[in-house]
Amino acid sequence: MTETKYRFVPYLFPRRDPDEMRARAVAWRRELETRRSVRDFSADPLPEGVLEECIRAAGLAPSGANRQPWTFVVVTDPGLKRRIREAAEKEERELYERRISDEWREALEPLGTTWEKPFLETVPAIVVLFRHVYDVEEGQKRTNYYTQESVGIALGFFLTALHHAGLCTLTHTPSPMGFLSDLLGRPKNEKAYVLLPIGYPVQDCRVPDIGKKRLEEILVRVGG
Ligand code: IYR
Repeated sequence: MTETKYRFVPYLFPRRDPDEMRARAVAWRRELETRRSVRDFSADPLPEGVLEECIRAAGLAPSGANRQPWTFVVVTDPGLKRRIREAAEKEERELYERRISDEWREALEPLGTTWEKPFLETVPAIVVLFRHVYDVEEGQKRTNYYTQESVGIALGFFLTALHHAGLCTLTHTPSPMGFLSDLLGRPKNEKAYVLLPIGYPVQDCRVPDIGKKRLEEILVRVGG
């Protein structure tokens, strides 16, 4: 149970010297440079405990009023993975064949994505991240704040934790995702935010040779 009034405790922040800071910043950026979204997963199982540690790391994200408005649902059961694949492909087929706009189709074409999502059955684990639009306490609705931002930050923590630990994922958003609430039995206050297949790339995995914007393109200095 979250306390309503907090005690304030000393924050023992580790101050580092500037050279160490620069070296750590470069090392971290280099590590993130090797992260890629993967769509071709092997069936290799996950080592015990790694996924749970990454979820712990994601749960450390800051959130509006510290409400931590998220649930990470882990799916490893083959039958459930198959049902998720079937339902996701049904929506995705509809999207790709009918609902998608010409502009959107053109934007996706270079990535070579299709409605077919076999990886949802191949991967050892799927995590579905749910956003608590509100919470229910003692039968009463309790408002949450900045839930989109909060869950987005937790997702960012999760993606970096997985990569750092040596796992691959894809931020997959079958559209719409309502079927996940039914299949996974989540309550009405929770909405699926993203679906993450988690595992390892197949041996001959290929990814598109996309680039990232240079610092000069994303950094604007204002003032002195
Ligand atoms: N949800 C679909 C379509 C899709 C949309 C975007 I924006 C992407 O960057 C990639 C895919 C799918 O997952 O295939």
